[in-house]
This record gives sequence, structure tokens and C-alpha cells, in this order.
Amino acid sequence: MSDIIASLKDLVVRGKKNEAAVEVKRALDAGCDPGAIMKDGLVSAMSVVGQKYSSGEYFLPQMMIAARAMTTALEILKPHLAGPAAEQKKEKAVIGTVSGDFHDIGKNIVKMMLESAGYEVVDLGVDVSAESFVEAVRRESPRFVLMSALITLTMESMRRTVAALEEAGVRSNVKIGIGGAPVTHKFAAEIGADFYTEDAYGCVETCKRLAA
Ligand code: B12
Repeated sequence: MSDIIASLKDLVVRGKKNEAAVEVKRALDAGCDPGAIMKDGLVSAMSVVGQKYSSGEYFLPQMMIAARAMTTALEILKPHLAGPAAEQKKEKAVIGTVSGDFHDIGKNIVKMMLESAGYEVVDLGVDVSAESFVEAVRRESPRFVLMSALITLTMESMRRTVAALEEAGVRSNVKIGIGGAPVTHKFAAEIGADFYTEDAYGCVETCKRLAA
């Protein structure tokens, strides 16, 4: 089974969209755990792509092609992720990639995992301004505000968003979670967010704990 996941990872790294889609189905048919397919196949493929980009082996086009393969594979995996417990109350979360940042694969995984766990997720998309987060909190009255950033520079947009929520007087109505590859616990504490988690599973677990 791990051979199939390794092969899936390789196909995503090489941006083989159609083959990756077939490989996800093959992994599911072989009984691989959807969580393992996600973590060890898809998410870890993007780390390899990032390393190749950093080392100069890949350029933007290869990164884009790999991202497209990842997105296609994710769509096939989505219905197989665990469904919500029947008795679970639907909590609402507002999620977005912060201003200046267009990376959305991680955000989409967090959204997908939360929805699979029974949350209602309002997705604001990418390049979301602090003002748009504030508006969404006023409009949607969510329990959670979740922000994603993949670029070191755009982490500052998270700081601005927390400050804007404070200024708007709605900060205490929500729990703020932040994530994305460059984000850390230390940064979350520094900007006054409520939590940071390294991955989407951690985010779901933390939301469950905070909502209990
Ligand atoms: C794919 C990719 C792209 C794709 C994005 C496609 C898309 N639709 O998202 C494309 C090709 C478009 C792209 C563009 C660019 N990219 Co890019 N990209 C990547 C790459 C290879 C993978 C990112 C990814 O999808 N990872 C997989 C997901 C699943 O991981 P994740 O996002 O971290 O999410 C997980 C956790 O972090 C967490 N999480 C995520 N969000 C949240 C939110 C909350 C609330 C919580 C709790 C948890 C959480 O859960 C997720 C799942 O477990 C990274 C390399 C890397 N190592 O990250 C570079 C990378 C992020 N990109 C980089 C750069 C420089 C760029 C560009 C500026 C390049 C350019 N010259 O134009 C542009 C940015 C344009 C912009 N303004 O946004 C740099 C950033 C450097 C830095 N630290 O500042 C990186 C690190 C590459 C590198 N090694 O240099 N990129």
C-alpha cells in the first residue's frame, strides 16, 4: 500500500495530473487510509516541490503544474474523508488566505477537513484583506476565524487582521487560528492569535477542543 502512496507522491511532484487522479483511486481501492493518502502522498509531495523550487531545480511553471495535479487528486479524495458525527453541533468558521498571498492548497485542505468534521465553513478565498475578514465576522458571526499564509512577508497581513478585528470590537467574539508553512506558535502568540497548528488535522482537533 505504501508503494501506491509513494507512486502517487512522485506523480504529483512531476505534475502528472491524470495519472495522479488514477493513482488516488487505486490507493482508495487498495484500502489505503484517506488520511495517509493526504499526508504521505499529497501534502508531502508539495514539500518536495518546495525543496526543488528552493534548490533551483524547479521554476514557477513546474510548481504550478504540480499544484494542479495536487488539486485534482484532492478533489477525488475529498468524499472519502471521514464524515461528521451525527450528533455534532455545526460550528461556523470563516477561512481565507491573507492579503497579498494567493496560495490556497493548504487553506482548501483545512476547509475540507473541517467540513468533513461537520463544521460550516465560509471560504473568503485568497488575498483576503483585513477589512474583508472584519466584514465576514460581522455578517457570519462565526466561532472561528482561520487565516492561512505561505509567504513570510504575508504573515504580516495576519497581524493586521488581528488588529483590525480588535479595532472593530469583534475580536472577543471569535477564536483566531493561523497556519501555513512559515507560521509558528511563537508568531501566533506574538500577534495575539488563539492558536497555530502545523497541519489541518491539528486545526480540526483544536477547533473541537475550543468549541467543547
Ligand atoms: C504550490 C506552490 C505555489 C503555487 C500555489 C498554487 C495554489 N493554488 O496554492 C503557485 C505556483 C501558484 C505558487 C506561487 C508563488 N509562490 Co509558491 N509555493 C508552492 C509550494 C511548492 C507548495 C505550497 C503548498 O501548497 N503546500 C502544501 C500545503 C498542503 O501545505 P500548507 O499550505 O503549508 O498547508 C498545510 C499546513 O501549513 C496547514 N495550514 C495551512 N493553512 C492553514 C490555516 C490554519 C488556520 C491552520 C490552523 C493550518 C493551516 O494545514 C495544511 C495541510 O496540512 C510552496 C513550498 C512549500 N514548502 O510550502 C511554495 C512557496 C510557498 N512559494 C513561494 C513563492 C516565493 C511563490 C511566489 C512568490 C513565486 C513567484 N516568484 O511568483 C508565488 C506567490 C504568489 C502570491 N502572491 O501568492 C515560496 C515562499 C517563500 C517565503 N517563505 O516567503 C515557497 C516556500 C517556495 C520556496 N521554497 O521558495 N506557489
